[in-house]
Amino acid sequence: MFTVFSDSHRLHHGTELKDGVLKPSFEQPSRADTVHKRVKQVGLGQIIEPRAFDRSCYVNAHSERYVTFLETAWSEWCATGRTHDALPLVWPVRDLANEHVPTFIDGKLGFYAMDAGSPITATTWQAVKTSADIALTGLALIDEGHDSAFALCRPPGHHAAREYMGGYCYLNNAAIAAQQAITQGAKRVAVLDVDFHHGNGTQNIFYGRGDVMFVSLHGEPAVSYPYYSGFSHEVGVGHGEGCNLNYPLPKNTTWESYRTALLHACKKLQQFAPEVLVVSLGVDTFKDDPISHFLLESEDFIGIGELIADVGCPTLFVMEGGYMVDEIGINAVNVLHGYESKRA
Ligand code: OKP
Ligand code: ZN
Repeated sequence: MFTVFSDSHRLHHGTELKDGVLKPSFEQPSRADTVHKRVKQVGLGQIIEPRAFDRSCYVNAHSERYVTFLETAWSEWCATGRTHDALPLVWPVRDLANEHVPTFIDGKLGFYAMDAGSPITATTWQAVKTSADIALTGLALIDEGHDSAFALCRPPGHHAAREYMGGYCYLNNAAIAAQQAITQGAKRVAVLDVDFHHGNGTQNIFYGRGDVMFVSLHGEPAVSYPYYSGFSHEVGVGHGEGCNLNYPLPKNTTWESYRTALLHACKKLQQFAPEVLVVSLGVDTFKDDPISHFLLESEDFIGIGELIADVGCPTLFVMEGGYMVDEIGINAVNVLHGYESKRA
């Protein structure tokens, strides 16, 4: 399997407010570097640089004004004399005005963000754009006839919705790739999200769409970020009704029950018969993950890959979360090996 990777991810590193204290983000550069090292170590396959894509490829999944915000936020923030990471501190909740975009950067930050987990630095946009290009390059490989590809994206993307960032995510890499497949003529595409956290952004982007199925397994919203989405009654609307499938799972979920849910999810995907499957590959379901609470072992990730292979269609793996840096490479590559063992 080819891997798409770029050093540019290191241009993004920031802080997050955790337990009331501003700390370096859990979403740090060593994550992608560790996965990259593992891919090389086991000889997964060729590693290539991303190609450059047109801005319109991002605007298909996001709104024009949101992409413009991401491109310009840092310079607007700097123009006010500030030098540290740009982070929102106020949000337009419920009764507050939601129709008009504020003109001042502090208002814009809250308008285009779901939380304070996605800092913007001087070089964030460059890393974010490259991360989306990595996913698009992975999709291009599949178009060119590869059965699968690994888009080693960082920063991750699945919390980023049509018009907001959050949860370390800015552009939704998986959604951008799925949309690109549709734009290029695919009739049906599916996104399977196995990250510990609900892929609220991907759900948001495709909620009204019958041509893109979204299936997610995640920690139940009662006790897991992002708390406001991921319920099983969220099934899609309009043309998309029945095309959104959530599997919220309780704290301390182990492989046995995770496997049962994934098996069910993969059967649904198989029935949908997508031309391309995009997997939002988070490995924060691992037992030692510092911000999640499932109990999967490293070998269980091989099983995830094997079950995904049974869906039976070309598959683009897009890296999402995973914060136990020591094992992130082993766990991510285990999924890819599991997949390949069943498809070769
Ligand atoms: C990203 B991914 C607010 C952030 C709270 C966010 C977790 C995001 C996980 N400071 N934590 O799904 O792995
Ligand atoms: Zn996650």
